[in-house]
Amino acid sequence: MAIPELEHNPLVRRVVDTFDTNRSGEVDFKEFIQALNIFVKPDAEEEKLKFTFKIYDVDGDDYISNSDLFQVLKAMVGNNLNDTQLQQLVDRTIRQGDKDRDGVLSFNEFKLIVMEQGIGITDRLRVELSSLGSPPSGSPPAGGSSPPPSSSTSTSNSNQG
Ligand SMILES: [Ca+2]
Ligand SMILES: [Ca+2]
Repeated sequence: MAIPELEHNPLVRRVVDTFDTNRSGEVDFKEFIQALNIFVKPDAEEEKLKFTFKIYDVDGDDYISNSDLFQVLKAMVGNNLNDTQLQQLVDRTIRQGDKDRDGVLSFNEFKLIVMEQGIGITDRLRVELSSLGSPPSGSPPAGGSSPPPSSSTSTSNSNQG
């Protein structure tokens, strides 16, 4: 896999690090398949959440700290927000999710955020960002090509004779 645009994306770097379970510095085929498995299993919501959690937990201490979240969001938004705006967003997100007030997000707290919102944290943050006004210019389109759910429509033929 050599996609130059992605190689330079620090967020992709985070994902690769998360895939790289044996910390070899690169994702081998087995690790890649293991990670993909998480996303194709229909009943792996918990595992998907854990995976997302690990992406945000930059230093790997099993908690999403203020600086963890800052680093990942920084990677996500690039220069679309200045550090002050970004820090405000991070503070707000942590404050809202930090149920036990220890200043960091545990996995359970992270899970609650996702469950309460009914959407992934990335979707939520996208909403947060758009609510800040000033839409980023020249930002790449958000990934994810999931077709809208198609409801089965019954076709009725009426012949006029
Ligand atoms: Ca951490
Ligand atoms: Ca907490």
